[in-house]
Amino acid sequence: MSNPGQAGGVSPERVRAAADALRASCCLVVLTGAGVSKESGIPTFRDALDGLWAQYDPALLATPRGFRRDPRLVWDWYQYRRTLIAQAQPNPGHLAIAALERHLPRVVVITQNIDGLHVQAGSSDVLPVHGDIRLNKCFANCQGDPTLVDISALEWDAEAGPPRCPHCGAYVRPAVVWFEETLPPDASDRAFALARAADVMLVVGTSGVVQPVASLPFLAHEHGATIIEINPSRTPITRLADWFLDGPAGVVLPQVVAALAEEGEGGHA
Ligand code: BV8
Repeated sequence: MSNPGQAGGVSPERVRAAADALRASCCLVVLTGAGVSKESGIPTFRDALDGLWAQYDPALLATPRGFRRDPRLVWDWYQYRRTLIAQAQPNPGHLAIAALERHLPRVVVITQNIDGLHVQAGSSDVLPVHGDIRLNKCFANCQGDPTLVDISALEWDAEAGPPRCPHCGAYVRPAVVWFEETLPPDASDRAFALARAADVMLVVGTSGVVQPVASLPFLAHEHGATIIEINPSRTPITRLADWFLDGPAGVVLPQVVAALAEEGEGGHA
């Protein structure tokens, strides 16, 4: 049963109810998407095509086919996103998620984001299921999957596109999971095991579209987990949510953590 958001923000009663649900958790899984990084100035995945990239289809850029077709275009798109991410700091939403660990026995963050901001914010157990934009690997994975490559040690003509693998000469690519690529088996196995074991899943800032991650809230729900969703907009996950808090992560999450802390000190029975 979801509780449609109140007009103009989330009511204190519903913030407290979500905090109560979190307080009861023994194994909280926080599932995040691009929306949690929006208030850090990083466009969400689909927004990522603002301006310079408006004319390209992201699903074509973030695929092996797209890279093979135009390695320089795809490489430059990631270089552009890397500059945005390098300037970004964790926002109050990331910091609130990290603060949950001070109030709850077990918190694991499964993130679709490749920006590393949850770790920077202080979350201690983060599973970046779609990889890390700051890392690069050989397109051929010539030394095993993944064959990471430190491009800071390489010299190449940036005008000619991506650098070449020092081992085999294949192109270097971002160490992220593209569409039509399977998630790393260990990451995928852990994510599904966590979703099955969670007694509460907090879903923040994801459109719930991209598989297989989008199935995790449904799996958690099937296994009896309480689902809390924070998003300014409704998503396919909202109908599952026991609590839907319709607002930006950077505003709502600090309110929930404050309520959690307050109740923890006996503020509200
Ligand atoms: C796989 C890394 C098996 C790269 C990403 C047909 C052919 C081939 C494949 C498929 C197909 N049909 C379906 C598939 C499967 C495909 C898929 O799901 N496609 C979708 C488009 C239907 N999935 C895959 O390919 C996956 N692999 O299935 O392997 C396989 C193998 C071969 C062939 C077939 C299947 C791999 C998927 C991983 C792709 N990599 N990222 C990169 O980032 O460059 S996906 C990328 O997009 C993100 O990581 C994320 O997962 C996704 C974007 O989703 P969100 O994070 O939710 O972001 P979005 O912009 O959508 O939404 C933002 C949300 O935030 C909104 O709800 C908004 O309201 C909210 N918001 C905004 N502001 C705020 C906010 N919330 C809170 N606070 C705010 N302030």
